[in-house]
Amino acid sequence: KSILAITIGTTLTIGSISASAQDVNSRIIRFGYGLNQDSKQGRAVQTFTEEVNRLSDGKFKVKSFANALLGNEIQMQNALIGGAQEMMITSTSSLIGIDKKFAIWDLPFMFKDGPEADKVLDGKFGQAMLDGLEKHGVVGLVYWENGFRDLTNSKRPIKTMDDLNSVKLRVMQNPMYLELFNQMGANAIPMAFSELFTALETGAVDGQENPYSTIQSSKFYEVQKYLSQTHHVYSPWVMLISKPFWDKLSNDEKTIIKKAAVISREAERKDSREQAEKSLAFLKTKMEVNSITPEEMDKMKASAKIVIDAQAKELGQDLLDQFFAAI
Ligand code: EAX
Repeated sequence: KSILAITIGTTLTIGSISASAQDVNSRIIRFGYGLNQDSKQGRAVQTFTEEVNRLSDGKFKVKSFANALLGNEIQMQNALIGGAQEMMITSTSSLIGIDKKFAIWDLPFMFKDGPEADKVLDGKFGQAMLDGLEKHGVVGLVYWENGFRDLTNSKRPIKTMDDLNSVKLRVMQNPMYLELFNQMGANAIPMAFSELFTALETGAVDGQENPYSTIQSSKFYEVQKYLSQTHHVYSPWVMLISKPFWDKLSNDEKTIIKKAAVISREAERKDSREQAEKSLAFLKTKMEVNSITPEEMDKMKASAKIVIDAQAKELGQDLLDQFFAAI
């Protein structure tokens, strides 16, 4: 009799422990990102963490993982789809494996400034793009800003398109970038961001392209001598949540996540725009910085035009027309 009581007691205890553990686990958000904690990405993840905590009265707990600790962008995207990780920030460029339409954001020389990009990203067009992700297993919440991309390398100052000749340039894992820089004469090499610092340090690649603040926070100036202000693409980031996780949340919980996401977006963009100036000033003390003459810019834009036309075939002229109409 007593053995039976113990057995039943144990079973009940185990049962209730695992039930409550599951309950708690379902409110833990593992949030992965690629840059370090001291970057604008890290700061905005912190803002999101605090806001979710505040709005949910501590019910949601965000555990954040910087420096691609949970994997590079493509690995994390797949973890979200499979339900092994709840949230992440990714560049839109590496999302093309999930939804090729996301290549639209990489078209070169499209936006004149951040606010113009915001209008398209936060408007109907950008929202429809986010909505399109859901059928692929991830929910797109908001866009953050990485910003206008500029070129760094360790070989020579890039002042003309000819200077790019045979420079081994790391690009994001996206064919548009590969074509764009090969078209301009470089030797483009696709690689995950998490491998980039080492590749620059060891000379596996000569250069890379990213916004000033990302060049600063990732310390690329330690292994790169020249910075050329090409401003060739405006890069957004996108905040994603796992669809299997999202589907388990109540409507109130979804509202909390959405609110915190919007607050983090506003904070991140403000930070990004203030930081761009500061980072450029900082980089000028560490690197040789040059601008590109209007004539050379025109040559780069002519190369870009070839790539844009190729993308029109790939993505459909319809989508491009909608995009252009939204700008
Ligand atoms: O989201 O991979 C890259 O170069 C991106 O611009 C970014 O810094 C990581």
